[in-house]
Amino acid sequence: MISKTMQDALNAQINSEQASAQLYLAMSAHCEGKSFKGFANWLMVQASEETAHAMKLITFLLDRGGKLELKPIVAPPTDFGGIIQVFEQTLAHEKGITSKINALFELARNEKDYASEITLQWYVTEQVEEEANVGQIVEHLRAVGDQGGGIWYLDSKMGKRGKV
Ligand code: OFO
Repeated sequence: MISKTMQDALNAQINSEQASAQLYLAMSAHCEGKSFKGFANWLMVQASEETAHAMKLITFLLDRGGKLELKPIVAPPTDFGGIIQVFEQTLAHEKGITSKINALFELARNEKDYASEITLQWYVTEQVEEEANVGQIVEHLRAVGDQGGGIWYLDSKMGKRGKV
């Protein structure tokens, strides 16, 4: 049986993952509105990945006999500025999620909750990948700038990201 402290912390993280899905969905729509269909696709796939992250934690919580307490999801903004700003905000968001995952991992370790620690290891690794991927997109966007053909080339590359 999972402790109340760990249960509350996991429920909070489930909410953060769902909020990430909402945020990326809003960013995707924002890119779509600017006719950047490739960036919109990448963010849409990312939104579905975030839902999968939430589902994985929900399954774990329930398997441990914990209680799922879903909370309201904060409404994301509707405007995110230019494409570079969209991905700078994505990177900042992922860094914030990494801090939350690290705090959760530390809690599991302090609580000697080995099952949670092992499950959370996957999230620690995933965050390294998330930050690396988004960081690379930001670098490429900064290199080509907001104007000109380069950004459309990147848009077509981002359109190739497949569904999870
Ligand atoms: Fe769930 O990794 Fe992004 O937020």
